[in-house]
Amino acid sequence: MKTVFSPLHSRRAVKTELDGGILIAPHEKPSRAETILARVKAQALGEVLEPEEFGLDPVKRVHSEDYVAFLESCWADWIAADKPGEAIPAVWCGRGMRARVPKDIDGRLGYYSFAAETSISDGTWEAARASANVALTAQKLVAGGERAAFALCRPPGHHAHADLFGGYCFFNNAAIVAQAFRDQGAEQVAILDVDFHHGNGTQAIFYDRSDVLTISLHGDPDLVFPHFLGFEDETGEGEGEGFNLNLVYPPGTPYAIWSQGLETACERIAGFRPDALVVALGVDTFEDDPISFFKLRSEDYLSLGRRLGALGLPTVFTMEGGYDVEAIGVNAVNVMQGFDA
Ligand code: SP5
Ligand code: ZN
Repeated sequence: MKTVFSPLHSRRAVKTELDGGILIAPHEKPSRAETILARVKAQALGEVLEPEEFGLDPVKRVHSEDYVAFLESCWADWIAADKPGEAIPAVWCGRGMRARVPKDIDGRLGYYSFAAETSISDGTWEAARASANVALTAQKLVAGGERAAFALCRPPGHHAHADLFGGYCFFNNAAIVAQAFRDQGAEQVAILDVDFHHGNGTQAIFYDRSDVLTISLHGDPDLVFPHFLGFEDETGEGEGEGFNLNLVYPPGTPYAIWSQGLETACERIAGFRPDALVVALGVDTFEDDPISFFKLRSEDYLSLGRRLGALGLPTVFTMEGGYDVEAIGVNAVNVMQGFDA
């Protein structure tokens, strides 16, 4: 399988993550992508390509014009306002308040976000753009006849809504890929999100559509991020009713249980008969992940890959979460090797 990777991911190198009332060193850090790339090469998974430039049009098929403009100017606006630290939202449109776009950068940071752990600094825009180009290059490979491709995206994407950043995500790479398949003539696309966290952005983007089936397996949002979406009674709305599926699991869930949800998801996908599959691949389901509570082991990622490969669909993998950097390369590449086997 070919891998798409951009060295520009390293421009996303914030120093802060708000956690537990203090600013810690971020979990979502450059070594994550470098460790996965090293494993791709060590295992000779396949060719590694740099992304092509697709411009902002395919990004704006999923994200609003004003949100994209906000991200582009956010850091410059923050600096112009003479702020001493990194850009962190600290005020939101709470219930009963007015959802209008403020002029001030503090107001706009709140308007365009849903969480405060995701700081913005110099280079975030460039890295997020490169990450979308990585995803779109993988999509082009698969649309051009490759059975599958690995988009080694960083920053990740699945938490980003049409006009909200958060959860370390800015552009929803999986959604951008699915929409690109549709725009190129695919009738139906499925997105399967196996990251530990609910793919809230992906769900929201396609919630009222029946052409893109969205499925996410994740930790119970009553207990973990993103807290305000991802429950099992969210099944889609309007045209999209019946085309969103959430499978929620409690702390301590091992592969033997989690894989039952994977089976349910795969059967639903097979019945949907999509023209292409996008896998939002997080490996923060790993037993030693520092911010998660599932108990998958490294060998389980081979099984996951084999099950996905058995669907027999043209498949794009977009890299999402996974924060045990020591194991992230083995775990992510195990999925690809299981798929290819
Ligand atoms: C892409 C992805 O996996 N995003 C995850 C975003 C999670 N953000 C909230 C993190 C809260 C971490 N709390 C850590 C407590 C550790 N004891
Ligand atoms: Zn995650």
